[in-house]
Amino acid sequence: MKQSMLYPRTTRTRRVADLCGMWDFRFDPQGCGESEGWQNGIPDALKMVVPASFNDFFTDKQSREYTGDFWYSTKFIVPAEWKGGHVDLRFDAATHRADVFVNGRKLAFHEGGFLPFTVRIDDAVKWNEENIVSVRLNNELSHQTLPAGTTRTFSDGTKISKPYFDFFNYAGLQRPVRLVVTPQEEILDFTVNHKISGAGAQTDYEVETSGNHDVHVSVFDEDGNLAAECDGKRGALKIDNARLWNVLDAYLYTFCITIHDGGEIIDEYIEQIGIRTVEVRGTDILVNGKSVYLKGFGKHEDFFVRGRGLDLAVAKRDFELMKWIGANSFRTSHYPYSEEILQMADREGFLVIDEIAAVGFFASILNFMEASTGKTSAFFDDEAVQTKTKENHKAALRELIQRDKNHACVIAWSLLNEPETTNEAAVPYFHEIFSLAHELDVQKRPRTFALIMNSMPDTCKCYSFCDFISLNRYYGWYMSGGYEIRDAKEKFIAEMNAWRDLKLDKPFIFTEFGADTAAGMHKLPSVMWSEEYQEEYLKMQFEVFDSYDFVKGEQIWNFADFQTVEGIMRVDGNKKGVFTRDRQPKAAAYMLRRRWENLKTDYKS
Ligand code: GCB
Repeated sequence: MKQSMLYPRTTRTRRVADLCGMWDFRFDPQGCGESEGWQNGIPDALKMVVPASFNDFFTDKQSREYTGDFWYSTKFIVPAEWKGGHVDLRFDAATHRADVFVNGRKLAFHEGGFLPFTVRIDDAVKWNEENIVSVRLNNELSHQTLPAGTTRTFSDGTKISKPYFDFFNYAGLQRPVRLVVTPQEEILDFTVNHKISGAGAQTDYEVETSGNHDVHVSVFDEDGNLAAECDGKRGALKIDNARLWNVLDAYLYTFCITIHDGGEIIDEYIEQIGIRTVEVRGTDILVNGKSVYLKGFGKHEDFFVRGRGLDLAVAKRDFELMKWIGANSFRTSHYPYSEEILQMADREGFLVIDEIAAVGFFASILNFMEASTGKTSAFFDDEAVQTKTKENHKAALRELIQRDKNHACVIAWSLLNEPETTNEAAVPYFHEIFSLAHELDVQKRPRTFALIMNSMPDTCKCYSFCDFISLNRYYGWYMSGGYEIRDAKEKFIAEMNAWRDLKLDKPFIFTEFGADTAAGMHKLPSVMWSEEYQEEYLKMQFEVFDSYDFVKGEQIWNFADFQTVEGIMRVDGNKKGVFTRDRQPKAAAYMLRRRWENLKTDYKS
């Protein structure tokens, strides 16, 4: 049976119990946990916070950098009053792979650290008694994992992660874990697709259930008035004078789905849905038929102490800062973000480019820099990449689209970040991934991937798969920085002219451009890393963006400073933030605010 990806919600027929809090925790460097019976309880366990990354709690380096197997476990009671229903354990994320044991029995394995999965525990559960869930996680990286990297082993057997990506390899139970109780006959999934005609809207829907009883869908407006209803597992909901979901002007209808037997409600699920359309036409990205210019950021889920652990307070602050600065969009670089963040984006009217964790598909630890030198790595020539990696990529894509397809905020899928596209071997791989996204998404949202510096008009073999082109460009930083910025501008213009001459008739977005900046470092005249240089660098970028009509968006790298591996290129992390890691503005924030306040959403339409 299809695994439900519905966000856990309590309704008249469903119950949700939160399992977050302090869990038992232990590293398992020898991989002996299972043979020693840790699935029944972890001996000599530490206590660990869920949700959080485990890394930054530790004061010793070996623990913070730990790579290999590690275990979490907790106890919970399942009340007998839930008997007769299904009981699922829902992990919103387990990074990067997990085996789940309940009462000692191995019930599931999940690969991929940024998407949810559920484990049906009906047959393993003890009613009205204590149950134990143990999870063996693993955070090793390879060419088959999303994200990709390698794992090195020191002479004493200790392992260390070597990411091919520029963010710290945080791991653990980084998002909530919950018990979800559903009735025997349940709603498994639903999908919406919207059409607008005049003042009216039509939402075509499909509901999947585990049985054959009747389905009913009602739609309520924000005042609680019934706006539309329909019977059946498939149908069309028609709303006259519909309030559309718009950029920074969100409106959410409440969709109430029921399975019923006459007057008896068997199952009920409720979700808030924004009605809008998205399409690419010529060089425009259209939301509700109107051209939009994206202003915003590439971001990270990253904060002090809890690493990549879900923190609603930080997420809330981020939205307030994005509104303050005049942004209207962001990319979930470089992995799918928590569902709660997409819910906030739905509520605030933000446009989201939803990215999957296919990052590091360029076999180099400093690929972000080396790509500007023309280096190549033959990543897609690897047989295992063409088989296992692709399988993992497809599985993650299925999960991503199933999880996020109904969010109004999600206007595009980013299917890879900075892969190596200069080699023919990438082409069939891209073909399969891009076709699958199209096939799975009923709304047929635009697809893209972020092009690394060496994916140029004359070298990139894969840009034609994109519905809009996303460029990550660092002219004036990794290439011709500082006093040489004038050369950077010339090179940048030369590249843009080459794209223009291809006459692709597609929109272009800058999904990355930025300069590392040490907050509080001032220098007259500017030098690289000073706040003055960040502003000069941005000014140059904007002059280029503004001179090409087909450039339809700018998302700066990065919203905030964030943690990376240590190394000669990073000073306690990446400092390209417009805000510091504790979410305070650098000087460039005020400059951006002035620019974006004056750039209307329909700029260049
Ligand atoms: C990139 C990567 C991003 C890095 C950034 C940088 O191209 O996509 O993950 O953090 O460059 O700052 O180097």
